[in-house]
Amino acid sequence: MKAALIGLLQSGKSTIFSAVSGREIPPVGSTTIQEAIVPVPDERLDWLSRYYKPKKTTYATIDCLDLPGFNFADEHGRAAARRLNSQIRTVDLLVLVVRAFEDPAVPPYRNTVDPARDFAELKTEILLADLELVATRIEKLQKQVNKPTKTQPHDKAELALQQKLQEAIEAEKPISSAVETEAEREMIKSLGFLTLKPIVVAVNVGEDQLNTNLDFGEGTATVAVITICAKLEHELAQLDAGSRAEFMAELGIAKSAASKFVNACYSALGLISFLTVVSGELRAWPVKRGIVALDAAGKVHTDIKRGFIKAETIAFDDLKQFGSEKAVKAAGKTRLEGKEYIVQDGDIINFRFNV
Ligand SMILES: Nc1nc2c(ncn2[C@@H]2O[C@H](COP(=O)(O)OP(=O)(O)OP(=O)(O)O)[C@@H](O)[C@H]2O)c(=O)[nH]1
Ligand SMILES: [Mg+2]
Repeated sequence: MKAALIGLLQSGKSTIFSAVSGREIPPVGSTTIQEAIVPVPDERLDWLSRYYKPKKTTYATIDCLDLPGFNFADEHGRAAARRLNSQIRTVDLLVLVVRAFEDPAVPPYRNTVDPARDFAELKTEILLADLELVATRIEKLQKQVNKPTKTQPHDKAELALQQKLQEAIEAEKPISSAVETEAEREMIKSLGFLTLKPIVVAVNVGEDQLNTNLDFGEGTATVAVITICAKLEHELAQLDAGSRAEFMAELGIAKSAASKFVNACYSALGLISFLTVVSGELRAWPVKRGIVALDAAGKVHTDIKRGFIKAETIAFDDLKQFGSEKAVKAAGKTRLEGKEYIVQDGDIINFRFNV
């Protein structure tokens, strides 16, 4: 699963990228896309690795991209943004990094720091990029539909759909409102419309604004908003675990914003984790919320899916509460689940199978 950090010039994308990935900060003004596999912090795994003492602990990960900053204020910048947009059509999640920090050393986009304005501009540009894609597609299909080819019926149906999408966008409605059936969703899936992707807004605040709640107005109900001080998080990431805990206690923060941020991306992607302990490895498996046990088994190994018998399941919370697998069993909380069982976040599963 891929998440792309996008935003206006110097909003702090690369600093956040570095804080969550442990990489060096890509230079300001860099024109290349950086990519890193980022582990998803999980306190349950931390606890379980103390309990099971496995040889190896494997966290779930997400693939994180750091993009060059958008500059819609000039033509050259707009052309660059167009190229970049075409490269993020395959990602699963957009993270909009919006600057709220004041710093005389960092010149603000359009000369003032104004997170609500920047957010609105980004949203508009994303919508325009989709509108452009729709227009290009319509033009192409219009040429194509009159040819008696094998794809003609499909082309006609897609043209009608694209026209419906165009109307929606022009009426400032989200594309999703115009996609009514599964067949329609399938038809446009490969185009990668940006406004169909889930969005996390990361507001990059100054150290003195840590507790501010910014209001982005209407229409943001479906996105997660998270406040982060990129500079501070980057400094925290440089420390070893001991001094980090000390420093965080001093600042009165329980959980680093970087880990909250990664967790927010994870759930915005619609992912949950189930956990396994197999041959000395404790592992979190990222799966779509709603997955059934049989398909979860297939993630671990195709043989396990093929020979699936039962999923022996313990909820993490039960294990933590009762203190041991034995006590969980004695309390009757160990479950034997079948193929159709909907896997829950934090299920510790031992698949029984036979091949
Ligand atoms: N004071 C302060 N400065 C920050 C913060 N986050 C980033 N900066 C500074 O802002 C500048 C830009 O940061 P980057 O992380 O490179 O921003 P970016 O969005 O990746 O920039 P581009 O890729 O060039 O668009 C750097 O000089 C950072 O040190 C912050 O939270 N507080
Ligand atoms: Mg950058």
